[in-house]
Amino acid sequence: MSRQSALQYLSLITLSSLLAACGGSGNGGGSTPKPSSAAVSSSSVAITSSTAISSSSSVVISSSAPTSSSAATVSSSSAMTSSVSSSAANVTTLIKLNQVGYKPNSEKLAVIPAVAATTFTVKDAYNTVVLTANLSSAKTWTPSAESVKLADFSSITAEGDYTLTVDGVQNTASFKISANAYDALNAGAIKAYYYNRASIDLLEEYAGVYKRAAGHADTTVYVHESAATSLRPANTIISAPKGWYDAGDYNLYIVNSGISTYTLLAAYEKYPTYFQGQNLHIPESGNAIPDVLDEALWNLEWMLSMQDPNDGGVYHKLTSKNFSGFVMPSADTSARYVVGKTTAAALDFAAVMAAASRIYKPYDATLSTKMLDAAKAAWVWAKTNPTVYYSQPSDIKTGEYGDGNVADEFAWAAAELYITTEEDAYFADFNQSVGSADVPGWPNVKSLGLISLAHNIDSLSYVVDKDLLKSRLNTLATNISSQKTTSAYGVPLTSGDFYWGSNSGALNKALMLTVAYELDNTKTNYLKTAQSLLDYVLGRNPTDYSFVTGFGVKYPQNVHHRPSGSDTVAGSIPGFLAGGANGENKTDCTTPYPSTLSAKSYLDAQCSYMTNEIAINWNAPLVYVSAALQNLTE
Ligand SMILES: [Ca+2]
Ligand SMILES: [Ca+2]
Ligand SMILES: [Ca+2]
Repeated sequence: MSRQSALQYLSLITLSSLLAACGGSGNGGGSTPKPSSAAVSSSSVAITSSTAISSSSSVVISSSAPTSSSAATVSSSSAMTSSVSSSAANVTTLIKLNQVGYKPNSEKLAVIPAVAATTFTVKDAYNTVVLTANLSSAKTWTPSAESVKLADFSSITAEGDYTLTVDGVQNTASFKISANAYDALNAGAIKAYYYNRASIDLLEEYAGVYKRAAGHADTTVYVHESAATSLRPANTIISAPKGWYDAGDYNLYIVNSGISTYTLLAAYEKYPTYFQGQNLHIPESGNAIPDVLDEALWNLEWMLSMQDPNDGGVYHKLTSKNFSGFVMPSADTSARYVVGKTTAAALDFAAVMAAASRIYKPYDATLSTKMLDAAKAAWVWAKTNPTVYYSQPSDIKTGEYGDGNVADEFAWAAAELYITTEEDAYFADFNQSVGSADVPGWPNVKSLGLISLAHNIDSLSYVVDKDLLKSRLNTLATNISSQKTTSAYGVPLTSGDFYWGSNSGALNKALMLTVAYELDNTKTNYLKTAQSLLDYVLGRNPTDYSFVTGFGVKYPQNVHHRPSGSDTVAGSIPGFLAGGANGENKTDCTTPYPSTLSAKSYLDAQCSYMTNEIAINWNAPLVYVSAALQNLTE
């Protein structure tokens, strides 16, 4: 569930009902309301209500148990940073770099604490010095209040394992250069969706130690009174199996499924050859369909079942009435409901189904037609019902994904329908006055239409102003890239970027940069900036963590994710992106956060849904960006 929905949820109910709803464990969910354009007003409202409800939520979360392991993590982190030389108290001694690896010709930067040394040294696996070069001058990065220098070792292009050292810094940083630097990361990030599948046994053959029984068959789902019609009155039973669990909880939400599924499809549409050669070791591996499309289809089939065939409307979510405790999927046997129909759900559904229709067409023409018919029916419903916003029924306590501005959803759906049908009439509904490109998030999807138009630019009709499309993307990419130039960490992130789900915000910036670069590959600064954002998520950040479970040297062990917390395997299920550092006031854990500085305010503890949850919409740009950088950099 999302930040906004969590806050609305918290503000609506009493402490006692919340405790009952959560079974004493933390809950929350992930998503990325963007502090930009349409999302600004709702986002700031949410922050205000966050302050207002902080006391009650702090009481709730203090009853959450699993903080011991996180305390251990924090203390070991302190131990690492205590190996200080003579640097100032607020300067850590660790070298920060991408812990997963670099392509041979990528830009390669490390962040060094501002010690007196003016040079750094890189040695290869045979302990031979391959580079000694100057560090940059020291600069302070405001989000972490650190004074740091940058080491640029881009000139090293030979594949291999290396170490980087600086006099006065006691640790030695290791890094790898490899032509397939992001292949395993990309496959792992997609495989995470398999681990989050509802309604299927995860067999050892595919899931290894993460095998588990199926949960949530969802063949008996009740129509909630909020979604009742004359043809499907309250408590009508429908079947809506499959889909991905949204985040750390076991509920499924059409709005967040929209951007998540789309982002995987967009990655495939841009880099089909790459994905056609990928084997994810899922049950559908070896069939005729690329595995990423098989994985996306698991969720698309669920989405199709969320459309009311009588009117084309789409249910907003499939959910239990309350969040479950931290139990395995098969242990949550609560009744399931489809709740509400909304304009946002219909339009996100229409957009994704229209995109899917063209992408699956070469593999299954019948499915493609079914998807396009479904998209058109949802579009007609939304045009007839243009202002139906989500309103949480009093007996439903799960995430809301409410969105009171659907101009961007109309624009996105219109763009996808136009591209797939090649009918110019749809493009008239792509509101040119939507204006500048921005960084997408679940409530702000207009730029998803721009991405698809960019991906299909060679086949667009005269109605599309291609120069305007390019200039919108260029303006956004130039603005983001300029922030890298002035950043001490060399990343386009400022204090305002450290909100709930900050890591996905960083990766959605990188996604937009690669889209702009694809339209103009002379803009190498776009590619370098995207690389720096991926580096940030993979370790070039003040927390010392690579934020993807199972990838890097130090990664989250205690994500807020019910299967990871309830299984018998130590640590987290691999391939998931943790939400990341969050400068907002957090009251979810009794264990203190290591810092109140926004870029350092991260806790690897299960209680920390505000920094350590996982979510399908957060993993999606990791899939896209890792594929893009694997393909765009030699
Ligand atoms: Ca396959
Ligand atoms: Ca919206
Ligand atoms: Ca575990």
